[in-house]
Amino acid sequence: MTIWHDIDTYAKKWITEAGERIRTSFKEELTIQSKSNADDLVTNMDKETEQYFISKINETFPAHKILGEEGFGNQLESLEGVIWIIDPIDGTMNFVHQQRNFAISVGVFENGVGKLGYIYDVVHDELYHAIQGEGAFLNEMRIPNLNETALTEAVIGINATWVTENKRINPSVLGPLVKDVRGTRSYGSAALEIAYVVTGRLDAYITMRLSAWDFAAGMVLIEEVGGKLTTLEGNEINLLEENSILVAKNNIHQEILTKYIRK
Ligand code: 2AM
Ligand code: CA
Repeated sequence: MTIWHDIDTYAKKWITEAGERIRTSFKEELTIQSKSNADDLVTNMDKETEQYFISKINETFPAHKILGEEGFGNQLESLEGVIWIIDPIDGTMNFVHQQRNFAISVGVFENGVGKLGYIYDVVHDELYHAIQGEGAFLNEMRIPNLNETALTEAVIGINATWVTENKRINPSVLGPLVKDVRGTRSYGSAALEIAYVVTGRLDAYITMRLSAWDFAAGMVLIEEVGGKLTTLEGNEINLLEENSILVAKNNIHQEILTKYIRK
């Protein structure tokens, strides 16, 4: 039997330690490289943080597998077993440009089912965390269940990319939604934006292309507050592929699907 409370204790300890290392790194010079394109950044801290988690997990839980953004984990072909899904720094561009608005994101899944979720806002020392079936917390404070909000009073997280010419969605799909809601925000860290939906600071967050490490922790958290996370078409997420994401409180999730996506 998997002992989730023991794993939770280790996960929190490692995330806190990794956060401390990242805060300390602000005083040192960063090495910055580009990945898929000039704006897709990676730093020595992204790599070092992922390697730190991997060495701790391998040492403590050798049977567990790891899916990490920077590729130091395992090459996964299935979701069998216990899998740690890790983004060492979600919002690297913010980390480099702003030294804020980024997070460590760690989700632990068993046979494809989300068990533990952690989104750590390193600069604010705020840890959003959840154990499946036991509720979601911000540090030690229980996060209440999400209530309904009228779409006209909703504040949604969306990047302007998706309502201008882009490769993934016709701007005429989400343009009317942006017009109808009370306001839009874009923070540049998918994990934090999902954490903001979990805490009700945003009523929804929409994006077109994320990998499992960007939202795995968020999936566990949103479940615990009664919200919904699917693809933009309302389909189930595939953790082994890139997905579009619609995460929202229930009534807003439903309304966005029926009024703007499936109309
Ligand atoms: P990252 O910083 O870990 O790469 C930026 O809008 C948000 O989307 C960040 O959370 C960023 O994660 C994520 N993201 C994931 N894949 C992306 C991509 N191909 N292009 C831009 N942002 C991406
Ligand atoms: Ca990252």
